[in-house]
Amino acid sequence: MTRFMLGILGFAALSLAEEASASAKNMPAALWDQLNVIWLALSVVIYLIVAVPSLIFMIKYRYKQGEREFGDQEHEGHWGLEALWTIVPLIIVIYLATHGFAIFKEMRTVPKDALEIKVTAFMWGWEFEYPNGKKVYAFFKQDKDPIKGYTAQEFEKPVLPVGKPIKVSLTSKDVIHAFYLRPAKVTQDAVPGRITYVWFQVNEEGEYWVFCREYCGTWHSRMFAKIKFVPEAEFNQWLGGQAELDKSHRTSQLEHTNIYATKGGALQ
Ligand SMILES: [Cu+2]
Repeated sequence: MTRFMLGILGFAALSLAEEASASAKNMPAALWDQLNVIWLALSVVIYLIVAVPSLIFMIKYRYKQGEREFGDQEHEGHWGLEALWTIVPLIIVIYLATHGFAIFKEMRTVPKDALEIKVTAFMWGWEFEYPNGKKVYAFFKQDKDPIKGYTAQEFEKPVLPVGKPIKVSLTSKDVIHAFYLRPAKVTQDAVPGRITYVWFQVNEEGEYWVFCREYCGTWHSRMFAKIKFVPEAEFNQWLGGQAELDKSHRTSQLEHTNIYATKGGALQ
């Protein structure tokens, strides 16, 4: 029995460690993972403390004919035990609440050296605007095959530096959308008429999807962008360079929005 329980615990710990290492360095993913490991470990331990004795007592004190049929014992309370099972859970709950709050604060406090970009969500795509005014539009164009899926072209990919905190100031042109970046484990609503924010840091180079995580209409399922995370020097070079295709792409985005407007939202 004990070996079995230890096996389950070991397995849980291993899979947790694996999950945590995948995003260990990214922020705020690392904070979420930390919370997840602590809460899960505590839940498993508490569950075992309750479930194992219950099972043992169920078997040990089950009804047997002629044995303790009318109850043969009077139990006095045990002050030490009462105090123990009141104080220990109290400490655990206080710890979880304060630790959770500290992590929440860290997630909502943007580091001072963060690079700030503006992201405007629209039906159905994303506009990324950099401090120097450079813009990147990422959206699913009609000429793209919806069955084969979406392949982002280079000029449609917003570029960001790795290993640097990024602050995204978010808003929306039409309805409520939500910005979700998988490796950083962040989601934030984009609300029309309001500016919300989210910060994150991705430490591994690569291309990562941004999805809309708030159902927003017909093409919600195709509302994504592909962010390219590159070393800072490469990012600066990209930011300074003029992307020839930006303009044509922007026209295309306006057409896209107009088509949507003239068809009264019935884009198929
Ligand atoms: Cu959306």
